[in-house]
Amino acid sequence: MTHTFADRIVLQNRLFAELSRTFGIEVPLYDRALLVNRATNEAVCEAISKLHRGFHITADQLERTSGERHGAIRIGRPDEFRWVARFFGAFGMEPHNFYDMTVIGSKSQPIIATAFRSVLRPEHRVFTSLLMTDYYDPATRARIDALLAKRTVFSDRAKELIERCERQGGLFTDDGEALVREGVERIFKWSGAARDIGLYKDLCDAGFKIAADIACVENHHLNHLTPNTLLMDLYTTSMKHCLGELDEAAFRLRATLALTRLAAVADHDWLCLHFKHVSRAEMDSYQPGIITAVDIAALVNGLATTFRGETFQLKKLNHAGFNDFTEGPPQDIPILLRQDAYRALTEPVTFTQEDGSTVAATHTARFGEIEERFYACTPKGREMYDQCLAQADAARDKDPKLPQRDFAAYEALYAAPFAPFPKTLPELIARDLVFARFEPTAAGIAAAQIGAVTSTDMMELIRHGYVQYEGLRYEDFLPVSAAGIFASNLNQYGAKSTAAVRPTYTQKQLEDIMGRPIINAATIYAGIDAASRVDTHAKLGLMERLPAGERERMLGAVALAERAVESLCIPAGIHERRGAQAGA
Ligand code: OOG
Ligand code: NI
Repeated sequence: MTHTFADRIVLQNRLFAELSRTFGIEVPLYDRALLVNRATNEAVCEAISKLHRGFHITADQLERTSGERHGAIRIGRPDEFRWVARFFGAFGMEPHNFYDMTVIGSKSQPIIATAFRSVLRPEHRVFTSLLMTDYYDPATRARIDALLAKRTVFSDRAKELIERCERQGGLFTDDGEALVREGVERIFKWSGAARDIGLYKDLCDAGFKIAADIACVENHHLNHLTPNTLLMDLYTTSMKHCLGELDEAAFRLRATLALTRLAAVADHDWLCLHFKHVSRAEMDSYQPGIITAVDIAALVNGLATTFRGETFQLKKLNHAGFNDFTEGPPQDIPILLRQDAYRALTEPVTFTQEDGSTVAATHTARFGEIEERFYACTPKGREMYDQCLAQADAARDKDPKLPQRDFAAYEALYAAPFAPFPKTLPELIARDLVFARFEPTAAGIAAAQIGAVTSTDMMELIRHGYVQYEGLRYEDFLPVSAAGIFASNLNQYGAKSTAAVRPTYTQKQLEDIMGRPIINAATIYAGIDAASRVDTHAKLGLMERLPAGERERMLGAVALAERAVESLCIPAGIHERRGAQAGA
């Protein structure tokens, strides 16, 4: 018998593969949406193989690329939240960022949240919310708390496995599998079981739908499990077509537009961003090619034909339509993330009442999100994004029906406030709007050896071919997008507090509930960026030439990130290169 514990990332992949498989059995629309995603991703890969000759992706690699998932769960009690945090710890997932959903204006929800993911190798993530019952008036609060107090979601077995993992410093494969099963078959399972229909109705009528979902429905059911798309606009157009919202002619127009736009931006940087499991050497081996209008027409034709098949008649399944617009930046600005979704389904649930009697009813919660991830913003980039977004949101709110009436006009309206944003990675880096990872090239090292490298300016070093770079991918969430998702999912635009004094919440509060610190994701991005700059400058013999202020700033950023990672006992440091992820 060997005494090595199962790799936490391997266990994590097992957990999410199983969650996805089960979700697919329970929700046929989810399963079919995955097939739509695969069809569109395959079309994208074909387009890419024309643009980059030599590019080839196996079915397995594509499955892995789009096999990434993020889930969302909503928890009722602090002690449950603590168990959830400990559960994810066993899968190498740590809390990242504090999302206070009570302070986002009219979209506010009685929720504070964090997202669990691994620090340096994020494959999957779970946005995890906690219902703050003190947001409500004392009578409502007492009823919710009383019902919540009666449930047990974590079995003794699950708790025992988690404790064992913490005690031993890991789990052997059998125990890891057992914990996966606890997660899939119990903790996050959609049981269709609910309690107290009276409270459920009262909460819904009072506009507290989120509390009804959390308190009355058993288990911490996954309310969505989001795959990754390679081209958001192609996917959403395809889904709308398969759901019967866009006819084939409209589908063809929009699909052609999406692929034409892709052809204009899918350079080497785009490849690195979208295929994190492909190594740099492989990327560098591709030769430039072209894709013609005829090629694009053939791809669109192929998709249109595929979607005529019976499998893709999504309109025949239980569904509530697709969202009108995508959350996040406009399609031509590669920052943060873009998300969209089919709307929450109305599904049967059975309420068990206090006296043991049962009542058949329905509940609308589970929806079908999709996302595409881009570059992580620096604080400066994020501030700029938030400002542009506020303007774009305001413009959209003035004419909410525009997306349905005239999609092209809507796209232009929404994109206008973002006009000042650069659209390519080198420009985004040059203006200090996104984080990146830098590395000296062989030419750079050779030049440094003969003393030919003198400038310390990163952009100039890049221009000379002495340094290569890669943008860091954004691995977290956006509160405003999340609020939009809550709103469209609950069919309710925010909820006002009914407490006498509206409570305020802090990160510390959630950390105390979990008994572990929340990692500030920006610290890690900044640390990776700074560590690679230090490393690059050192290898090019430039450290001494750097202005002292800049050197200190970078070393400070590295130290901060190292401190954040240190306490977690994770194997890899922030100095790790892309290669470690590629093919791993
Ligand atoms: C969570 C919504 C947040 C996202 O992608 O921003 C989220 C929820 O509906 O519980 O998942
Ligand atoms: Ni989500």
